[in-house]
Amino acid sequence: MSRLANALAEHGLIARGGFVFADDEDAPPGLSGKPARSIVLAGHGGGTIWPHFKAWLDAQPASPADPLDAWSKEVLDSVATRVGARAVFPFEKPYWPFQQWAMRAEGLRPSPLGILMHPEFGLWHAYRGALLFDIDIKIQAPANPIHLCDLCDGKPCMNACPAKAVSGAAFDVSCCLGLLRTEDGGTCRRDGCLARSGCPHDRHRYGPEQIAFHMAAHLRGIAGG
Ligand code: B12
Repeated sequence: MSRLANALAEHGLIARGGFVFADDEDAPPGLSGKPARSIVLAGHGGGTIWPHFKAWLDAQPASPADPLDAWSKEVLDSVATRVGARAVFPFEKPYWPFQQWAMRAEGLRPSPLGILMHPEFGLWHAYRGALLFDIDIKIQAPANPIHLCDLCDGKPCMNACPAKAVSGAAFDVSCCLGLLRTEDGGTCRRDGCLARSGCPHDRHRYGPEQIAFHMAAHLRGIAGG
């Protein structure tokens, strides 16, 4: 595991937990082509990838269409080769169930926004890929981490959205995009999602440049920040 942790750290990434698949589970194929035995998620808490990604982007002869996806693929394919795994990505279609995997790997639960709430990073974290292994990699699962939304008074995230896209039931994407595309969505486009920003657990909030980058991607229908 320390070899993996070091390889990820070179890119501002961390291992985000993992688990061994059950014998009767329909696991994605590993490097051998047979169902993988275990999985380790890779991602970031806060904006730790940003300087690495920016340096990579500045060195590209032309900007790829979806640069963060291209960076994730280049970086994690190379890490996978180093540790004898196969990498899969949150943007690949049909979509892999990254949030279900994360709930299992890190014991996280969704916030009212749909984004998973992390006890340390709040809403400011994401997954850039996952590594599939043909062997059992046992990672200690976190012992019932605290779900901060359970302790939150008044749930400010739920009242902060000017498009009223956030309700107890689901996040209304068309409402959100509808406002974002108008003049009234200027604050959200510039300063980021006001509902996400309404969460008081914001010590790991991304920097302004990264926030604007993810909002621009969200507007183009690309998820992931
Ligand atoms: C499609 C998608 C979207 C669509 C949602 C359309 C819809 N309602 O279905 C759009 C483009 C709108 C979107 C937006 C965002 N997304 Co998105 N999205 C995805 C993606 C690529 C696929 C979801 C899916 O269908 N999975 C397949 C099913 C089988 O997997 P699952 O684990 O069972 O699915 C869970 C999710 O679908 C979740 N869910 C359902 N509806 C919605 C809506 C939203 C907004 C979110 C966040 C989750 C969510 O509930 C399911 C049960 O757990 C995932 C990556 C992935 N592969 O999962 C990222 C993912 C869920 N998104 C993520 C993020 C961060 C965002 C944004 C915050 C990014 C941004 N700033 O732009 C925004 C949210 C908007 C905002 N307020 O800022 C992260 C969440 C990480 C976390 N901390 O939990 C993911 C995991 C990507 C990543 N690289 O980490 N997203």
